[in-house]
Amino acid sequence: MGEKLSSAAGARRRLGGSRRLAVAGVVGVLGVVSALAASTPAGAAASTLGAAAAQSGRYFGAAISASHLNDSTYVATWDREFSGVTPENEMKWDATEPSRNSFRFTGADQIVSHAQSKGMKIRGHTLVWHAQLPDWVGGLSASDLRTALTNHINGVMGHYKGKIAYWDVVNEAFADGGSVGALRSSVWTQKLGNGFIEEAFRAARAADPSAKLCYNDYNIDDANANKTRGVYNMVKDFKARGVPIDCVGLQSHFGNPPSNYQSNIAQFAALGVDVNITELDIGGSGSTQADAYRRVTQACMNVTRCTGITVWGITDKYSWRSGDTPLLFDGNFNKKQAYTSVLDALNAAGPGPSPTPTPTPTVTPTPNPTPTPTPTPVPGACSATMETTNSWGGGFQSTVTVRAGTSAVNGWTVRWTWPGGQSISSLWNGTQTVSGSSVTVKNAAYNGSIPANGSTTFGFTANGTAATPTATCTSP
Ligand code: 9MR
Repeated sequence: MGEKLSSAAGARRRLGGSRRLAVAGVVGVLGVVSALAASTPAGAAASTLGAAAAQSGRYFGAAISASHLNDSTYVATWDREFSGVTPENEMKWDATEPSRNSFRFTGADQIVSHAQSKGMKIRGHTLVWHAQLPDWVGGLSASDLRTALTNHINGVMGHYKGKIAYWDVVNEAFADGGSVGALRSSVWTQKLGNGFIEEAFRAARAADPSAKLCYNDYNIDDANANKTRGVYNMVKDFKARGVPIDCVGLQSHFGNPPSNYQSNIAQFAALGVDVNITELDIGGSGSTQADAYRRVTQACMNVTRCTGITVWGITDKYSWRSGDTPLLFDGNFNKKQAYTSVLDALNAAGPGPSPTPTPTPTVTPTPNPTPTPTPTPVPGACSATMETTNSWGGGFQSTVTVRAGTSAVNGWTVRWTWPGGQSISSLWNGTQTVSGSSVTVKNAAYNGSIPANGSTTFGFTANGTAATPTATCTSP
């Protein structure tokens, strides 16, 4: 959720809307082969959340905060019980790019390297959100904001390339209580229009093709709510048009799951995406809380493509809504009744599924892109090679590799002419000037220096028919 809740009462007020509702549906069972959760002999109940979830090929994760990694009980509980992790705040924009082009990964790296050493599944959270944005982002012009958006996605996803199972590419973009499809007003909608979500997903696929790309939101738990219908329609439209999307994250901060929660998971899964429960926490205590947790877990276990659950923290004492005691471990890391109901529901799902296949790129790859031949290097000079990396109806994405010759280059300029009315919609890792069909791209502040025989790349998405005109490179 965007706004911080100032009190537990506030949290209950905001979360209460998802309590009312209708019916349930049922489906099969399956997921992802989970991390290195301890294996459980056939027929025996597993004794930890991660191992229990692994029996049906799923992961069971927790949001982890780097600020608590000095608490040995916290880390021991994480290691023992969980097979997945979401950094709670450390991958957000204010943490990773506090000033423009100056990326910082200290806290996130700590969490990622620990998780990797334990074979946990890592969820990246989050690339494009209206909250936890540094001030500099709000001051940009529309075209500069578009460049900054792609540059941020490339910078953060590039840093973790190949390490992240699921990325929350866009978080909380839909409005609360509006009409179906209404987006929240934010710097993104105000300057880039509603297409920013699609632009972000396309850029994300290019930045790390091995990660599953998710849309993540709260209050999309009720199958029939306007907000849910809006997200559903967007996912359906993305799938139909080949915009890359692989999963939907139901945050699931609530007091009680809606009675149609399982039908909701199933309706998203039927669109051909994974569903993850991404930030689960349920206020309350005792058997009421345990029962709500059991119903959520069972709903996920009953839908094949519900591939994992993440709780938003380990212990009530560090929860963002700790007054609601919403987690599975109390303030002293004792297992609560809710813990046992989740463990039992995971164990009841039993063995089964095969691994979810790696994401099938939904964009139509351009067959055999014809790269511009690389000119023979001349000392002190540079060359540029353009290739089409994706295309779709009415648009395409290209990568341009800029190579230095036998001497280092300090600053470069690449030029080309569009053959058929193409136009760039978003460009990253460079700055562009357009004059009619002529395009000039100069290096960005951070990639002008290329060592001898080295290279750098910039990229763009464009409107029109994919083309690879000859590009020339000059260096001052
Ligand atoms: O748990 C996070 C808390 O520590 C931060 O102060 C807060 C700032 O906005 O974000 C919390 O995490 C949110 C998550 O990133 C997105 N969904 C709602 C979560 C709870 O507010």
